Amino acid sequence: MKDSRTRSLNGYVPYHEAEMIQRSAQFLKNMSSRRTVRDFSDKPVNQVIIESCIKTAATAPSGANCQPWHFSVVSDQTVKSRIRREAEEVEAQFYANESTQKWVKDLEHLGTTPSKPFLEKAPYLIVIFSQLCSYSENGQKTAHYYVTESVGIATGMLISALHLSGLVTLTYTPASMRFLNRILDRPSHDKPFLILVAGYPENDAKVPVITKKPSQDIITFYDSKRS
Ligand code: IYR
Repeated sequence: MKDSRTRSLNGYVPYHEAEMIQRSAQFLKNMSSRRTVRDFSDKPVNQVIIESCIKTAATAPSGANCQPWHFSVVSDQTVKSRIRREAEEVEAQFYANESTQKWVKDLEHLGTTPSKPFLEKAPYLIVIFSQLCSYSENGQKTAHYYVTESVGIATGMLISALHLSGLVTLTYTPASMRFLNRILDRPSHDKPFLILVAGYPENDAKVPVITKKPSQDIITFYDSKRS
Protein backbone atom coordinates (compact mmCIF):
# COMPACT_ATOMS: atom_id res chain seq x y z
CA MET A 1 0.00 0.00 0.00
CA LYS A 2 1.27 3.45 -0.84
CA ASP A 3 2.19 5.49 2.25
CA SER A 4 0.83 8.99 1.69
CA ARG A 5 2.87 10.30 4.65
CA THR A 6 6.21 9.95 2.87
CA ARG A 7 7.61 10.86 -0.50
CA SER A 8 10.97 10.51 -2.22
CA LEU A 9 13.72 12.88 -1.14
CA ASN A 10 13.80 15.06 -4.22
CA GLY A 11 16.29 17.84 -4.57
CA TYR A 12 19.18 16.27 -2.66
CA VAL A 13 22.29 17.01 -4.71
CA PRO A 14 25.25 14.65 -4.23
CA TYR A 15 28.80 15.92 -4.87
CA HIS A 16 32.13 14.16 -5.18
CA GLU A 17 34.13 14.31 -1.97
CA ALA A 18 36.72 16.75 -3.33
CA GLU A 19 33.93 19.12 -4.29
CA MET A 20 32.31 18.73 -0.84
CA ILE A 21 35.58 19.72 0.83
CA GLN A 22 35.94 22.69 -1.46
CA ARG A 23 32.31 23.78 -0.95
CA SER A 24 32.48 23.50 2.84
CA ALA A 25 35.69 25.56 2.88
CA GLN A 26 34.13 28.19 0.61
CA PHE A 27 31.04 28.41 2.84
CA LEU A 28 33.28 28.83 5.89
CA LYS A 29 35.12 31.63 4.10
CA ASN A 30 31.86 33.36 3.15
CA MET A 31 30.39 33.10 6.63
CA SER A 32 33.61 34.11 8.38
CA SER A 33 33.33 37.61 6.94
CA ARG A 34 30.01 38.17 8.77
CA ARG A 35 30.16 40.75 11.54
CA THR A 36 27.47 42.19 13.74
CA VAL A 37 27.21 45.84 12.74
CA ARG A 38 25.76 48.79 14.68
CA ASP A 39 26.54 51.59 12.21
CA PHE A 40 23.83 51.35 9.56
CA SER A 41 23.35 53.38 6.39
CA ASP A 42 19.82 54.63 5.67
CA LYS A 43 20.12 53.34 2.08
CA PRO A 44 16.88 51.50 1.24
CA VAL A 45 16.87 47.73 0.75
CA ASN A 46 14.69 46.00 -1.82
CA GLN A 47 11.98 44.16 0.14
CA VAL A 48 12.26 41.17 -2.21
CA ILE A 49 15.64 40.39 -0.59
CA ILE A 50 14.17 40.51 2.91
CA GLU A 51 11.25 38.30 1.91
CA SER A 52 13.51 35.66 0.30
CA CYS A 53 15.70 35.55 3.38
CA ILE A 54 12.70 35.12 5.69
CA LYS A 55 11.42 32.34 3.44
CA THR A 56 14.83 30.70 3.86
CA ALA A 57 14.52 31.03 7.65
CA ALA A 58 11.10 29.39 7.47
CA THR A 59 12.67 26.25 5.93
CA ALA A 60 14.35 25.61 9.31
CA PRO A 61 13.64 22.38 11.16
CA SER A 62 11.30 22.81 14.13
CA GLY A 63 9.89 20.65 16.91
CA ALA A 64 7.05 18.52 15.44
CA ASN A 65 7.27 20.86 12.43
CA CYS A 66 5.22 23.42 14.41
CA GLN A 67 7.14 26.32 12.81
CA PRO A 68 6.67 28.38 15.98
CA TRP A 69 7.76 31.73 14.57
CA HIS A 70 6.42 35.01 13.24
CA PHE A 71 8.43 37.71 11.51
CA SER A 72 7.14 41.29 11.80
CA VAL A 73 8.95 43.32 9.16
CA VAL A 74 9.13 47.02 9.95
CA SER A 75 10.23 49.65 7.42
CA ASP A 76 7.67 52.34 8.37
CA GLN A 77 9.52 55.30 9.87
CA THR A 78 6.82 56.07 12.46
CA VAL A 79 6.77 52.49 13.75
CA LYS A 80 10.59 52.40 13.84
CA SER A 81 10.58 55.62 15.89
CA ARG A 82 8.07 54.17 18.38
CA ILE A 83 10.24 51.05 18.76
CA ARG A 84 13.34 53.21 19.28
CA ARG A 85 11.65 55.36 21.91
CA GLU A 86 10.40 52.40 23.95
CA ALA A 87 13.63 50.42 23.55
CA GLU A 88 15.72 53.36 24.78
CA GLU A 89 13.44 53.65 27.82
CA VAL A 90 14.02 50.04 28.87
CA GLU A 91 17.73 50.31 28.05
CA ALA A 92 18.11 53.43 30.21
CA GLN A 93 16.77 51.40 33.14
CA PHE A 94 18.99 48.40 32.30
CA TYR A 95 22.20 50.47 32.14
CA ALA A 96 21.35 52.32 35.39
CA ASN A 97 20.13 49.31 37.39
CA GLU A 98 22.26 48.34 40.39
CA SER A 99 21.67 44.59 39.86
CA THR A 100 22.92 44.58 36.25
CA GLN A 101 26.22 46.45 36.80
CA LYS A 102 28.37 43.28 36.37
CA TRP A 103 26.55 42.59 33.09
CA VAL A 104 26.99 46.21 31.95
CA LYS A 105 30.72 45.92 32.74
CA ASP A 106 30.98 42.73 30.64
CA LEU A 107 29.57 44.70 27.69
CA GLU A 108 32.10 47.53 27.94
CA HIS A 109 34.34 46.10 25.18
CA LEU A 110 31.41 46.30 22.74
CA GLY A 111 30.83 49.98 23.40
CA THR A 112 27.04 49.65 23.69
CA THR A 113 24.98 52.40 25.38
CA PRO A 114 21.24 53.02 25.95
CA SER A 115 21.19 55.05 22.72
CA LYS A 116 19.86 52.99 19.78
CA PRO A 117 19.86 55.25 16.68
CA PHE A 118 20.08 52.21 14.36
CA LEU A 119 16.44 51.43 15.20
CA GLU A 120 15.43 54.50 13.17
CA LYS A 121 18.24 54.62 10.66
CA ALA A 122 18.40 51.03 9.38
CA PRO A 123 15.87 50.34 6.61
CA TYR A 124 14.50 47.13 8.16
CA LEU A 125 13.73 45.89 11.65
CA ILE A 126 12.74 42.23 11.50
CA VAL A 127 11.07 41.53 14.82
CA ILE A 128 11.11 37.79 15.44
CA PHE A 129 8.42 36.33 17.69
CA SER A 130 8.40 32.79 19.07
CA GLN A 131 4.97 31.23 19.31
CA LEU A 132 4.60 29.28 22.55
CA CYS A 133 1.40 27.70 21.20
CA SER A 134 -1.11 28.31 18.44
CA TYR A 135 -4.88 28.57 18.22
CA SER A 136 -6.97 27.21 15.36
CA GLU A 137 -9.91 29.11 13.86
CA ASN A 138 -12.31 27.58 16.43
CA GLY A 139 -10.05 28.45 19.36
CA GLN A 140 -8.47 24.99 19.77
CA LYS A 141 -5.07 25.34 21.45
CA THR A 142 -2.06 23.40 20.09
CA ALA A 143 1.16 23.07 22.09
CA HIS A 144 4.47 23.81 20.39
CA TYR A 145 7.69 21.93 21.14
CA TYR A 146 11.32 23.07 21.43
CA VAL A 147 10.24 26.60 20.63
CA THR A 148 13.47 28.37 21.62
CA GLU A 149 15.64 25.86 19.77
CA SER A 150 13.45 26.07 16.65
CA VAL A 151 13.35 29.87 16.57
CA GLY A 152 17.09 30.02 17.30
CA ILE A 153 17.82 27.79 14.32
CA ALA A 154 15.51 29.82 12.05
CA THR A 155 17.16 33.04 13.22
CA GLY A 156 20.61 31.64 12.46
CA MET A 157 19.47 30.73 8.98
CA LEU A 158 18.00 34.22 8.51
CA ILE A 159 21.25 35.87 9.60
CA SER A 160 23.17 33.63 7.18
CA ALA A 161 20.78 34.33 4.31
CA LEU A 162 20.95 38.10 4.83
CA HIS A 163 24.74 38.00 5.06
CA LEU A 164 25.11 35.91 1.91
CA SER A 165 22.70 38.30 0.14
CA GLY A 166 25.06 41.20 0.88
CA LEU A 167 23.35 42.84 3.87
CA VAL A 168 24.60 43.34 7.40
CA THR A 169 22.65 42.60 10.57
CA LEU A 170 22.52 43.31 14.27
CA THR A 171 20.93 40.85 16.68
CA TYR A 172 19.36 43.29 19.10
CA THR A 173 17.57 42.22 22.30
CA PRO A 174 16.11 45.15 24.23
CA ALA A 175 16.37 44.65 27.99
CA SER A 176 12.62 44.00 28.05
CA MET A 177 10.70 43.25 24.88
CA ARG A 178 7.00 42.97 25.70
CA PHE A 179 6.37 46.49 24.38
CA LEU A 180 6.87 44.99 20.90
CA ASN A 181 3.57 43.05 21.19
CA ARG A 182 1.73 46.33 21.76
CA ILE A 183 3.43 48.28 18.98
CA LEU A 184 3.19 45.46 16.44
CA ASP A 185 -0.24 44.20 17.53
CA ARG A 186 0.87 40.61 18.20
CA PRO A 187 -1.06 38.30 20.55
CA SER A 188 0.35 37.55 24.01
CA HIS A 189 1.32 33.95 23.10
CA ASP A 190 3.78 35.47 20.60
CA LYS A 191 6.90 36.10 22.68
CA PRO A 192 9.41 38.60 21.29
CA PHE A 193 12.64 36.68 20.56
CA LEU A 194 14.87 39.42 19.14
CA ILE A 195 15.00 42.29 16.71
CA LEU A 196 17.14 41.58 13.68
CA VAL A 197 18.24 44.95 12.33
CA ALA A 198 19.12 44.67 8.63
CA GLY A 199 20.53 46.99 6.01
CA TYR A 200 23.74 48.28 4.49
CA PRO A 201 26.69 49.33 6.63
CA GLU A 202 27.49 53.02 7.03
CA ASN A 203 30.49 54.04 4.86
CA ASP A 204 32.81 54.33 7.83
CA ALA A 205 31.17 51.57 9.91
CA LYS A 206 33.34 50.38 12.78
CA VAL A 207 33.11 47.03 14.56
CA PRO A 208 34.71 45.92 17.82
CA VAL A 209 37.97 43.96 17.63
CA ILE A 210 36.99 40.46 18.73
CA THR A 211 38.29 36.92 18.25
CA LYS A 212 36.48 33.61 17.85
CA LYS A 213 37.54 30.59 19.89
CA PRO A 214 40.02 28.30 18.09
CA SER A 215 38.50 25.04 16.83
CA GLN A 216 40.46 22.86 19.27
CA ASP A 217 38.65 24.65 22.10
CA ILE A 218 35.18 24.05 20.72
CA ILE A 219 35.35 20.67 18.94
CA THR A 220 36.05 17.21 20.34
CA PHE A 221 36.26 14.42 17.76
CA TYR A 222 35.48 10.98 19.21
CA ASP A 223 37.04 8.98 16.43
CA SER A 224 39.15 5.82 16.34
CA LYS A 225 42.39 7.80 16.63
CA ARG A 226 41.47 8.56 20.28
CA SER A 227 42.37 5.76 22.66
N1 IYR B 1 20.34 45.13 25.50
C1 IYR B 1 21.46 45.98 25.84
C2 IYR B 1 22.59 45.24 26.50
C3 IYR B 1 23.34 44.24 25.70
C4 IYR B 1 23.32 42.91 26.07
C5 IYR B 1 24.07 41.98 25.40
I1 IYR B 1 24.11 40.08 26.05
C6 IYR B 1 24.88 42.35 24.30
O1 IYR B 1 25.63 41.41 23.62
C7 IYR B 1 24.93 43.68 23.94
C8 IYR B 1 24.13 44.63 24.63
C9 IYR B 1 21.94 46.75 24.61
O2 IYR B 1 21.66 46.32 23.49
O3 IYR B 1 22.58 47.79 24.76
